[in-house]
Amino acid sequence: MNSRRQFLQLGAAAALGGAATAATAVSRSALAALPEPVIQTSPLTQVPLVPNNGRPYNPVVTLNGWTLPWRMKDGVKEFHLIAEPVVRELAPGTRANLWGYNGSSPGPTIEVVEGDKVRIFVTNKLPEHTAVHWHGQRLPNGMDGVGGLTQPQIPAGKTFVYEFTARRPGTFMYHPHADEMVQIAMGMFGFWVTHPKQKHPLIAEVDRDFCFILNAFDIEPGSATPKVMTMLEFNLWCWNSRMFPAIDSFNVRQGDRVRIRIGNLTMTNHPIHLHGHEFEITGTDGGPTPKSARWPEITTDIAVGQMRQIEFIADELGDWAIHCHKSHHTMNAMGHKLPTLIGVDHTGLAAKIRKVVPDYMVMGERGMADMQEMEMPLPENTVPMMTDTGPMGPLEMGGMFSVLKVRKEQKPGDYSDPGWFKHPPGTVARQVGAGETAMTPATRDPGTPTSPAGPVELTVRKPGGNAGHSSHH
Ligand SMILES: [Cu+2]
Repeated sequence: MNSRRQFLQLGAAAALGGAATAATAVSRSALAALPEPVIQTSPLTQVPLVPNNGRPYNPVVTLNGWTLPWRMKDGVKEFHLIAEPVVRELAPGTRANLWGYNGSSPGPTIEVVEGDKVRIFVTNKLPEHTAVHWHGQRLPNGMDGVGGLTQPQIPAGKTFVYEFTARRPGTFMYHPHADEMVQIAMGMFGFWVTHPKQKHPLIAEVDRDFCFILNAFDIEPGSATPKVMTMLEFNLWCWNSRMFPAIDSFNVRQGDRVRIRIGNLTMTNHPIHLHGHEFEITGTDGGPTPKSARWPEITTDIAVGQMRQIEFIADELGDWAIHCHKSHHTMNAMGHKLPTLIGVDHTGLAAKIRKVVPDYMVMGERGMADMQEMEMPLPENTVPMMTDTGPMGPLEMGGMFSVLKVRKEQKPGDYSDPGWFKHPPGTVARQVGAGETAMTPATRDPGTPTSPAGPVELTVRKPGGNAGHSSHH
């Protein structure tokens, strides 16, 4: 009689027996013993998964994502990834037919602790073969997941098992190394964090630990399936397969030490820029950065295939933009090439052109007002190029953009959105009103130094002025 217990034993034996040298197919009897796959289709940021067994650690928060639960079996953490087609809401009103893992693109984050023995079952429910590469891991060569090189491809419908020890702590990811151009362009990837097993001199304990992956799609306005032969001309710029305003904000408490881990699986670099604070790069997928090699930055360029973890103290209250500094990456889909019409009188022109080209709009004249006021008709299932309304009016951003919300009241462990910042009186840039003038009368001509110490002989005026340097003379 085959009891469930026997199945479990068979499964463990099959998995262990086959896993010594390379990722291998799992037999039918072993399949019955696999960990129940956990599926998550919500695109909202899920609460961090606090470990209920194994070594304790401080879990990460996956932006618009989640962490995959595991099963502890004979001292091994067992995960079950399902590679499969998924439907992902990229932004409200825009759904995309993607490929991902366990119901979502990105796949779930995998969190383990340095020294953990890990067993990952990968079931392929795609219409073609796949393989999973564990980007950045030290592992046996046969577990590296390069289809055709280190293992046979995982055929459609089959399950393979990977086994290795998470040898070094850090920031990693996983993605297919099989039909890559298609499978990554379709949204297949996930984050991996290996926490340190003990206090590490180069790994700070932080109050908030966020992670996400930069990714891009080429989806024609009006359609829902990415074009998979695209090499460079992607048009949707995402963080974890979401576009602003659908990317959740980073909600923190004033004074928190914040870590944000970022990986880049697009085909171009992204200079990620944070407002209001300076950060340091404390680690990459190569490991923790030595302290002597850290310096303050407010923008860091993340190249293709790279990972960076930035850290800072969130000490300035407010709603601080965090975004890619390439302007066209903070926009959503553009249906066609638009001419620049700055300085051209186009009164009434846009409406006429729209009769011929329905999604036509004029750029560079009135911000996004043309689009917002005239309710430009968009093809179905198309996210507006950049139309969100912030607390102060139109927020002309899309794509790779989000907000760091620093609040006094945000409780430790609370990741909920506190709403928009309430500015103290007199601290918001404002229009100059009646009784005030646009510029206070010049008290001195910047070209004529008038230091209290007397006139200074200057022939060159440097930016910033040299008044006050009179003591040198
Ligand atoms: Cu970018």
